[in-house]
Amino acid sequence: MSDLDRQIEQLKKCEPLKEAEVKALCLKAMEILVEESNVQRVDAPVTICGDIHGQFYDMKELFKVGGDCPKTNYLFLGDFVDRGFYSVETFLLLLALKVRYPDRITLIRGNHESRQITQVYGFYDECLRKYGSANVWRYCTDIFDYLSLSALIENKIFSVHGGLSPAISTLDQIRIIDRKQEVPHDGAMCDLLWSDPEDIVDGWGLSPRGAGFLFGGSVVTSFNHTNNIDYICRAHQLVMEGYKWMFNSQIVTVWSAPNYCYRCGNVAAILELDENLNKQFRVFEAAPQESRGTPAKKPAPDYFL
Ligand SMILES: [Mn+2]
Repeated sequence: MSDLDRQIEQLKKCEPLKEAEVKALCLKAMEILVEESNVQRVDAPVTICGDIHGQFYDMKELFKVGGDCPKTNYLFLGDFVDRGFYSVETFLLLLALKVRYPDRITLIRGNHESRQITQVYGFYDECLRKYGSANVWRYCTDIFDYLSLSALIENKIFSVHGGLSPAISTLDQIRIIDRKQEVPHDGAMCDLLWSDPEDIVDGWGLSPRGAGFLFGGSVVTSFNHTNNIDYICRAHQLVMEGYKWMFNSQIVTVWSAPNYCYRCGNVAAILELDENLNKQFRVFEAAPQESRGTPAKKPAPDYFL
């Protein structure tokens, strides 16, 4: 058994790797990711997954429902880290699978794959707690800069974490972005990771998130027509039923973190596409309490230290 296969088995048990192993894994991942396009080509069949947010045991439920990689091909739409208790193990397992089976799993960037956001929403603190230094956080956030920004399945389904941008009307405009940087505060790259579709908006609107835009049905119709795509598949927004179509089936949101933040009460979904792009949503619930291993020890709040 190779070192990598052994590390994958270890991560599947939710046991983190040693710091030196993380460093080596990230270096190998960088060599693979740097070659990928900002609009990474993906073949069908493939199973599309939305936000995971460090909910490791719920991601194991996802693999139970969807099948193991590489038997099933996967496209993950970002937001692997923050919020949940196991961002380290979640991201490293997905990254190890990427290095082991580069053509079987595609990982694109979410707005949480960012130095600034992870310092606020949990991943940075988790790395400090589990490793005693910020080194692993630094290796991982350096890799975030290499993650692709979007994917295109069989030239027909455009996949992105957030949504569209007023600065982008063609896929070629996405292809020429220099993505190897921290997520900017505005502009095309930021919008792809932050924007949301919105029923009551005609054209473009301001986003309450403070980054990206709201966009209406006419924007999606125009983008899909210009780029000859059937529909857009995105994540980024909690939907209680796990998935949600909008604008006459021109865009779908897929959400893969059941009982988000361990308290929202939602179900999760993944979208399976067969070789002919026929769709099958698989809905799943959070892992039962008894399969969650030892509950994460809550760190003392800073103000007690
Ligand atoms: Mn998001």
